[in-house]
Amino acid sequence: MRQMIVGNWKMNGLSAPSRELVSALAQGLKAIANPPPVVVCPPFTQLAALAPLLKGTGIALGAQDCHQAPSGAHTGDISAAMLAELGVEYVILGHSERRREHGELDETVREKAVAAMEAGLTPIVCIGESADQRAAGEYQDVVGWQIKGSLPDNFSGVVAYEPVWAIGSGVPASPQDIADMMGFIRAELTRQFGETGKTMRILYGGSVSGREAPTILPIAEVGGALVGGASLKADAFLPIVRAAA
Ligand code: G2H
Repeated sequence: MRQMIVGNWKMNGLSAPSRELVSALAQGLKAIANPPPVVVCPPFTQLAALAPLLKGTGIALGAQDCHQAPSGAHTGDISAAMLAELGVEYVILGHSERRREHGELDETVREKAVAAMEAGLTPIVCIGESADQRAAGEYQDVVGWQIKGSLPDNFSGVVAYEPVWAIGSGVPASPQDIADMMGFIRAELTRQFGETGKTMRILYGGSVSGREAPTILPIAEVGGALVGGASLKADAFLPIVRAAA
């Protein structure tokens, strides 16, 4: 399976710099022989404008959240069908920042994943333990429960392991920690989903940069990277894409 590189822009991106970034990425990708699958997940407000710019570039469009209901009285929310209508193909769900700042629980994330799949989107469901949970030695329990709670029985999508303590810190988890958790997550996915769980893509996320990507991407079971800070500049993101080519 080719490695996949996903850029999570988080709450960054006014119109002009977003267009410039996408066009620099498209240019940069042309120069990479046999580039891997690349997804960019800008804020909701940029999706409609960026969708036509991405056509034919090999870069797919993703969003950073969706509501679990198809429509209705949910002020400020966006449904999966609204995203699909814009040409969005992927949606990040259950990111630790949403779990923390919006109180999203595993059950909500699971419902969102169902809604996303029903709308034809590929969910990228984030899991990962906090620094306290790691220090207390509970990290496998936590991640195991997140897998059981956040992924619906018919899950068809991508899992992103993002240890919360590595996010935005500038220092990714060590290759050994990543390898250990990837092995654990693969075993849990296989237990929960059987054959499908053996091939489900698992991304690593948490301070991935062009410097560490060549070390992280070849780790067993790593199916690509979910990149935050380094996805905001073409000259930081493209080296990660190149490391996956
Ligand atoms: C983890 C990651 C992207 P960063 O949140 O989802 O962000 O690479 O900035 O740690």
